[in-house]
Amino acid sequence: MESVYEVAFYHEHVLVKEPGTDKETPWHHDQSYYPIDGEKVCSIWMPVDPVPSDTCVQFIAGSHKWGWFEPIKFETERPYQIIDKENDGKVYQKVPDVAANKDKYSILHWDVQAYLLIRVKAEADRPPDSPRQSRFLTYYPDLNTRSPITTESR
Ligand SMILES: O=C(O)CCC(=O)C(=O)O
Repeated sequence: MESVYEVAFYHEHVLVKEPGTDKETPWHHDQSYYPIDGEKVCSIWMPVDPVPSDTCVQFIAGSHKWGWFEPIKFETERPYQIIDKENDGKVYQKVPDVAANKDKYSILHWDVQAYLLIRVKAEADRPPDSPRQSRFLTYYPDLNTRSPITTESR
């Protein structure tokens, strides 16, 4: 494993799901939504409320090797337009329909998770009447990594 000597803290965000939030976070990877790129960009996800571990975020084992996925707006499920200023030729696939084919994937979850942004994940089966706040801390090791910009399509 390669060592990393400098790590930059990129940001923190808090996600609040109130009781009655019935829209699930769809399968996606975070990498396509971030203006930073690289194999070692990672986040730590942790619930702030006490929640059963089977309602924590779930990940697909090995999906960090699947490449890049089209970013979509979760609310409408419409794709964002990608402005690739660096023109680095990334190919953005549609995320496979994991929800309909769960038996085909090895799905993992823990109650606190450190993960690469390129790994595919989604919200696990949270009952819509149970609140859940979660916190993400994101770090990246290479200060020169930049990624295409996404804007919402009309
Ligand atoms: O339900 C969650 O906490 C996961 C949300 C998520 O995957 C995201 O906001 O990128």
